Amino acid sequence: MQENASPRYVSRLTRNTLALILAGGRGTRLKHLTQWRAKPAVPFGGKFRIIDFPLSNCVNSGIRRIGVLTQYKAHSLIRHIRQGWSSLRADFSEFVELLPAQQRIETSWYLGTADAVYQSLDIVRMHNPELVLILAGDHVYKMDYGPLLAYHVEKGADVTVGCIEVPLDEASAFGLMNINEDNQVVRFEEKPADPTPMPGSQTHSLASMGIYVFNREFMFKALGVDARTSSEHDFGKDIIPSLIDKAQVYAYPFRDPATGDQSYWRDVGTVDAFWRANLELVEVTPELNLCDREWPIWTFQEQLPPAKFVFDEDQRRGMVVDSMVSGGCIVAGAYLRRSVLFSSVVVDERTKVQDSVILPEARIEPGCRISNAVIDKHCRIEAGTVIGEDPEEDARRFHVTDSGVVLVTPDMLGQEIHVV
Ligand code: ADQ
Ligand code: ADP
Repeated sequence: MQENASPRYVSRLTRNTLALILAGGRGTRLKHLTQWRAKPAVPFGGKFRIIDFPLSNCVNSGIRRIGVLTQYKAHSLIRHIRQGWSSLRADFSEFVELLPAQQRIETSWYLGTADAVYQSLDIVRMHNPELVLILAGDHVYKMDYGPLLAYHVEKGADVTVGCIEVPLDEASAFGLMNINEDNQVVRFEEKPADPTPMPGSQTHSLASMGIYVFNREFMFKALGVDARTSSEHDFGKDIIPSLIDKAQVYAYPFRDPATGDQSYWRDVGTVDAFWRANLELVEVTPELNLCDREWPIWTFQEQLPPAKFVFDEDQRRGMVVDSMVSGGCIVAGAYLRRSVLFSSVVVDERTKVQDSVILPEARIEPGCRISNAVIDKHCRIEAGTVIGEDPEEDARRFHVTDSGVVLVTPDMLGQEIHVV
């Protein structure tokens, strides 16, 4: 096993792997943030979009053949991939290829995750990889896929499912599994209403990360037959559960190789989770280190001037603490605390922003008080607006989550988008 895990062995595997990133889902729990864009295109962490994480993981792992399967509201996603990722296409052996639902095989759009891959099987055949790595396009994490591929081969698996431990009270949002002492999956249930803890734990269940390694030939067999006959055309609902008794399905625990601890992994699928994961980044030593030179997160970077901070001498105002501020921002005579400003945000004088996530190109006019909010791209918050202090008042205009985070989008403000 040690010999197999040698770097050259792993790099041969990554070179012979085709990654397919599922980026077509709507992500309804993000409410208005995904009204006009696919969830993988949702901005994250100041200057990234969510899909940059699986894409960067592929590139950093040495997987350089990547297909991105798009469907729902894919305009800004496609634009981002084209602007930020197309330079990888140095030659035919290194590429990020867009695979939109285009009814080449069937007359329907992608009916689910497995159907999206099924409808792209001819393209998989053309690239002829040894292994196919299927990834969700909507999770934030840093993962070296090399050890996962090596594990899959060493186990002699037909399919390997990446897994993590999740708290029992969140477990019904995931595909849950039971494994034997060799990590073979013996039971898989997609999003059970009444989840049970994993053996040996009272508090956690073992959940699928929605990432799968398939041997190429096995995938053709599994999808060719099952994807069209099943009810939902989905990996988690149909394909994986149906394979448990018929094939060698293994679980790969996603742990830090150095400490054995659970690694950072976030499904930022709700407004609360999105808000929380962004604000975790302003902690002194966040779990997700975006400054890690060993595992850079790549993205499309617009050419922007440095962020600018103006102190208002007359009013003695202007302070930014515990925050991340991206290029092109101007914070003038304002107070900013525990907040993330994405590119080209303007925060004007006498405004106070706390515990908030402000997406690109938003403009907060003078004298506003904003807290516990997510402000969408392009929003213009008029002078004197107060957000995050009175839930009832906020709920009249905006979306307020159960835990009190306020989401504001241009639609809610009755504003049209003018992209210049
Ligand atoms: P969910 O995340 O609920 O569960 P789903 O909504 O199908 O699964 O999304 C998975 C990925 O596929 C997302 O990246 C989404 O954008 C994409 N996708 C969805 N429909 C698509 C389509 N028609 N075409 C292309 N892409 C599409 C899954 C698994 C669970 C697992 C969780 C982990 O089913 O077992 O626990 O992921 O978050
Ligand atoms: P992204 O934000 O994903 O880069 P865009 O800049 O194209 O994409 O615009 C997305 C933003 O514009 C979102 O805030 C969304 O609310 C809004 N938006 C996009 N298209 C429309 C539309 N047709 N009608 C109203 N609002 C839209």
